Amino acid sequence: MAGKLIVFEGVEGCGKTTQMQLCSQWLESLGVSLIVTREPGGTELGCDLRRLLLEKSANKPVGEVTELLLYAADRAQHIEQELKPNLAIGKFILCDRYTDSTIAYQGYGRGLSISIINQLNYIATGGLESDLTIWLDVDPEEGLARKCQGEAALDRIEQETIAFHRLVQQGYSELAKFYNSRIVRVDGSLSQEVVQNNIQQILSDRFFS
Ligand code: T5A
Repeated sequence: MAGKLIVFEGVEGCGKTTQMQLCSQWLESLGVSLIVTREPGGTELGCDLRRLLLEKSANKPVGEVTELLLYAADRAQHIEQELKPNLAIGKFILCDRYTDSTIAYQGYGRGLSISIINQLNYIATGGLESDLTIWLDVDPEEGLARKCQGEAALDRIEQETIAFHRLVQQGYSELAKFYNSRIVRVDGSLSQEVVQNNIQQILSDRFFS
């Protein structure tokens, strides 16, 4: 079978990491060869960029356009080093965030031009789109409450205002309406087990029927 790029998207704390882990175990049990990766931080260079992007430091402010360009740089490196080579050898790729994150966060959240973001996404990806994007739809308040219950301190973007996170959520909602074949909404507020069952059903229908 040809390689497939499957992306998980959503607001902070929507459950991507949890669901990708369950999904990779399920796919491996079916004998599917896969990798799990993320943006930002899917390469060594990307890990450095992730740290610069997510560390909150009063001495190192990150401008909005700088932020946009750093996410694009991370993506360009990720595509060349990880995504293209693994798709070429037929692997399934489970990727935590991709181009829609930039539209939702930098476009809707920061208010930067969607048309410029689309151009930058195209430059970074060479036009490589996901075969399927699972949008885990959770209210931003609920997602942030989940993060606050964890032990890790909130990162620079998680510390943004609730108004910012609501704009990001609006972005995902509009993207899912516009790209209604590529992006599939999954109710992320349900239990982890039910969410995983729903994801497995979607993947089965799309790739294994
Ligand atoms: N970003 C990224 C941009 O601004 N532009 C871009 O172009 C890109 C690519 C990356 C940051 O960068 C921004 C967006 C982000 O701010 P990240 O990698 O998404 O950050 O950060 P993570 O901490 O890995 O992910 P999240 O914060 O979004 O959390 P997850 O992975 O969605 O959630 P998860 O699975 O870790 O779960 C969070 C908590 O909820 C519980 C879990 O046990 C955990 O405690 N949980 C549930 N609780 C109840 N019910 C469920 N169904 C649950 N599922 C999980």
